[in-house]
Amino acid sequence: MQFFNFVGGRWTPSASGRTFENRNPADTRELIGHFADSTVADAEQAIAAARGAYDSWRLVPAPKRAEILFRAAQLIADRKEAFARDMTREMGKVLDETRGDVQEAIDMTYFLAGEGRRLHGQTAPSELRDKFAMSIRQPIGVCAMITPWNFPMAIPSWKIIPALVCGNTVVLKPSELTPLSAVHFIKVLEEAGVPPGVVNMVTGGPAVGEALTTHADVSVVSFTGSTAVGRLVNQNAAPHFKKVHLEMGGKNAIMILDDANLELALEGCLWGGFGTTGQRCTAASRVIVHEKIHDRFVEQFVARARALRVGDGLDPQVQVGPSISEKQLQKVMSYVEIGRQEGATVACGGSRLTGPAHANGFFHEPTVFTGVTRSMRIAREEIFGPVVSVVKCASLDEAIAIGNDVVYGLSASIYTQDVNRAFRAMRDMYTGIFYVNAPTIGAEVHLPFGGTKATGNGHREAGLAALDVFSEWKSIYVDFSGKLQRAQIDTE
Ligand code: UN1
Repeated sequence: MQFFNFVGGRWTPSASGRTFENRNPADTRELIGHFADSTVADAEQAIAAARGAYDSWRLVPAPKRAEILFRAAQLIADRKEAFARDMTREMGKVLDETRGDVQEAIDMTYFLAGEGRRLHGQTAPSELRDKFAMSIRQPIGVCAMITPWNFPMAIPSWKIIPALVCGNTVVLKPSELTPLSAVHFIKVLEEAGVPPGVVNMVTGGPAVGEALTTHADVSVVSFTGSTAVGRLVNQNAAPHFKKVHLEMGGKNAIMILDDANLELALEGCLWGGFGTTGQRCTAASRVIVHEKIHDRFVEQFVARARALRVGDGLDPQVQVGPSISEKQLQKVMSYVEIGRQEGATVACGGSRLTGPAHANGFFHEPTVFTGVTRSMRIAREEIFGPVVSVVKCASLDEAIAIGNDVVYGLSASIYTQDVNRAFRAMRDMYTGIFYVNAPTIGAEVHLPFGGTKATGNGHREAGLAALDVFSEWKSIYVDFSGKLQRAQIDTE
């Protein structure tokens, strides 16, 4: 099956005529489809289409823009099951989770379409007589979006929907590993009535990304992916002073104190660490456990991790799917080796799965490292796979110090029954997201999503904060006194 770019309201092949293959990571014998391997020229055409559509789209009343988006949300809801199945085939995560991914796109679309009747600004009194003061949100122009493979529909929705409701136009470059879910999402927007040129999609590799991040007609770049690529995006965008939103890596910690409900903590660590095969930027890849309960925790955590069923995400018995690619699996394996060499103990897992059920995919055993110290690379670097490092601590203060001692700051959590300790951790963990008695994954669409330090650059997506990425404030003063009034001077 052949899939195309979407440019100016038409599904078109790349000018190069080239395509790339998308295959099922659980069984690479299954071809999902051929997608356009686009060039700089394709990206430029998409940017021109978006630029051309901007002047009329920005003038469509926001509630009317939102009506189209409400229709889109309904269409996604109608097709949820089919979209989820296709997503499992191209991305690998289990069906329950791909249903959740599609649901997150539905939720985000409904939530932000609701902003069509708000997009609130402020009114304020003026310091002068007969003068009115207010601020309004204004669209910015063409927004380029570069999205990852781990949330193939949710993350495009986090970016596209707020951009559209604010009145911008869009060029999306989805990950080469999960373009089908992006095609589904874009088709829904087309069917819902988004006018030609308002949303465009160009599939392909780094050449497309570079064109989108350097082109003079792109005003906003929103990127989710690795910290290394995020840095490049930022550098590419800097000469034109583009507004850049970056959402990058994480090394998220669950802290378990000695008074924790151990059963709850175990369930949370299993879901936070091995859900989505550890391939969430919010994944709980570190567990910091109080020494008093450490051994009991480890014993049970290891037993449960060992019992997880790994396989094809379409099989309802399976709990953990494959890594997304051979390259990603190799990265996981190299970190397992690094952990061993650093002197940590492989308490369970540690190997690629190669038996008959796993031979054609990128499967790895759920792996727990114990005896990990905070200076080890497996405690500091993002692995993005089914690998959890357990670090021992002696107190809440030490847990927080270890928790914060990484370059990232996306998500963290604490398990404790003590409200005082929970509030201290809430205050002192320097992350963008924090949970009490829940794992580090599971953000909801109506609160800001993002992180501190090397995770982000100060912006947030989701919640109303998403509007700040895709709109610009304009302050407006209306003087109806009929005379010149000088602010700060005519004070009588
Ligand atoms: C991501 O991993 O890039 O909070 C996004 C969560 C999900 C989103 C994760 N709602 O885990």
